[in-house]
Amino acid sequence: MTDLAAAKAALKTQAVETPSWAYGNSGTRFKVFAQAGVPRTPVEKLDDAAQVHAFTGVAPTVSLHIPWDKVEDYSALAKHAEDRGVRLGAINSNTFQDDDYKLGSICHPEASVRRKAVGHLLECVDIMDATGSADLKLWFADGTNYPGQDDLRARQDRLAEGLAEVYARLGDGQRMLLEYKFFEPAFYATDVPDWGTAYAHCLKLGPKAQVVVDTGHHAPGTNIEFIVATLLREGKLGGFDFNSRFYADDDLMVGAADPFQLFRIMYEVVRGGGFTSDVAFMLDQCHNIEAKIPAIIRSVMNVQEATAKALLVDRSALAAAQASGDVLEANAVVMDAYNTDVRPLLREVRDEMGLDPEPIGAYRRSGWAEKIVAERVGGEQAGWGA
Ligand code: AOS
Ligand code: ZN
Ligand code: ZN
Repeated sequence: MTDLAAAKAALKTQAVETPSWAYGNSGTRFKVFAQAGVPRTPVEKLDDAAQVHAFTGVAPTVSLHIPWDKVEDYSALAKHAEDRGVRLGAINSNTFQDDDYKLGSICHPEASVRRKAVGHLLECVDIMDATGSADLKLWFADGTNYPGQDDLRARQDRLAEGLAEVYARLGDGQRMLLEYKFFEPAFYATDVPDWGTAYAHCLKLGPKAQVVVDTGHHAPGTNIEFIVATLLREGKLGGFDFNSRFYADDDLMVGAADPFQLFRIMYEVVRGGGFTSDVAFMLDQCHNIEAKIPAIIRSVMNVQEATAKALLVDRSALAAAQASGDVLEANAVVMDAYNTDVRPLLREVRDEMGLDPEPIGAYRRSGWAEKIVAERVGGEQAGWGA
């Protein structure tokens, strides 16, 4: 039997962090299709993120990306966020867009380049001190394109040395979240390619280092929920970069490509107690051809729907079926939850939170889209790399 009241209570506490870069222009290496009304500054990104939280009620924090969101006064930016009803979240480093990083950053063969990369990471921790952010999110594009290009082991030693220096800088209540990715932009070997590598480094670093699972960063067919269950069990699941993919790291709306996989992931989170711990549920998406704010609202709703279904799994019936080896019954219990239409439940939750039960319709009627197109004329539009 599932407890609907408990599920609704849990859904009201959910928090999905939206990424500043999702509000800006983005595209592929073939073309960036600029959109009217796109934010031109980090302040305007926060204004848009505040809309997502206002209509969903569960998107209270916004990830920043340095240098894309570089400002003179981070405390003032944090104050602007709070004035808009949101808070600054994770600080994302960027060691992948500087010419010096052609052969890597923290893993680079030259000590001077590694020094520059570590310096940037330390600057990100300084920014965390100013914004009050708890999480430093690290994704390294570091890798090699050809066998023999560099020494795979030496690169791991360099990575460990650089991470250890940054780890030592972390203050109380601050964490380092290490994100892995199996390929791109490196094509032969990526220095943090999989959960095992990230986990091994985090284990050596200590309790403030945890792993980020980006749902678009696995080879096709990977059982991501197994990785989630294992990292949670080891106390090393720091959070997610949610998105969805059909082929590679497509950064599409989470849940759009494979809602069943998102449900299975959220079930392992709920089952493993990750829903009430300090696991960060972050989006990491790019909305290249669709309107950005409603796409992010839809993404938040997709996470809510997967979570609601996961909360509805009849855990006692499932345990009984598993214990008795009743394969079909155990699978049926899980599929019953997945096949439940949870939209009425979520409409009730939103209504009880004082929100419009249909966030996207409410956003569309709000006039915000028209307002920003009219006002945000001129000036450099923000986007990936700006
Ligand atoms: C790159 O593929 C990673 O997913 C990054 O986490 C993300 O794209 C962005 O660069 C934030 O740093
Ligand atoms: Zn990511
Ligand atoms: Zn990615």
